[in-house]
Amino acid sequence: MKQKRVAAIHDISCFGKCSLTVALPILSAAGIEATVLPTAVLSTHTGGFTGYTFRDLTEDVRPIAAHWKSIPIGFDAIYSGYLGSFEQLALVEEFYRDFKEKDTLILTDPVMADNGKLYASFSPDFPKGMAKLCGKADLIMPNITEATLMLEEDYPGDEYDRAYIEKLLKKLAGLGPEKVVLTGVSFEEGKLGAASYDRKTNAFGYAFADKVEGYYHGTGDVYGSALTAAILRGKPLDEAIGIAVDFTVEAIRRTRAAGTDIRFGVDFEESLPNFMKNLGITAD
Ligand code: PXL
Repeated sequence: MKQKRVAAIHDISCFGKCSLTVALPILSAAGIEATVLPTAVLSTHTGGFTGYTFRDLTEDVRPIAAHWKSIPIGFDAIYSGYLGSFEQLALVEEFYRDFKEKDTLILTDPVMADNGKLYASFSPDFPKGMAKLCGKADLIMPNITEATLMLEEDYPGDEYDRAYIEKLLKKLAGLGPEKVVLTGVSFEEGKLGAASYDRKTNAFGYAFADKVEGYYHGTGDVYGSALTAAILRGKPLDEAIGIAVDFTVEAIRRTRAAGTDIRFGVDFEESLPNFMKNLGITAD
């Protein structure tokens, strides 16, 4: 079987296990070639650290893409995450356009907010720009905060039901993508997971696991990378969201048991063998 190749467009937060430092190992474990387009290099991610370094690589995006075109190389998927400016949104949209072939899947994680709040580094009009980029994707994976910001709706907090989530999923599909995965969904105390919607089949899917207390940084990227891997391994959407939930929650549980600083990211590495098994990858 021909190996799948993904272009992963994220920053590199050197320490703290998010963005490219999690996308690379998770895609590799799934047998997928990860080609990386780093948008910035930071000494750590921005969640809870002060004094981090930040080198913007916006200027390098076009030349890197142009070199890849000249080889030429193509991609089975393009997976983008944290993007720091409107200029980067425009460059990534251009990259989607230039590298989208008939079977190229575009997966967009609109990383910009959580718990009802936009991350401090973004201006209030950023979600509008991100919504436009999501309109060019085949699959998007916002959390509820990002979803409501892109739709310019009020954040519901914990006050929502299944009907609300299904309406939200349909509205998100209305932005353009055929498939939507909504993360951080909970209908009962102690359970947390993801919901999905496929516009083509009009089917909803749900996957839940026991909730682990505490907010661990980088789990959105662990989830997004695992979801991307599962989809590219040919798993149907409703199964892929469950494989990614199980992988992420197992990593969070192990990290909590170890008492690790929540800023340091989760110990997903130990869960890779299980993840591979769930993807149907065996040693022989
Ligand atoms: O995990 C998403 C992410 C990626 N990259 C950087 C971040 C964050 C979240 O805060 O700060 C630089």
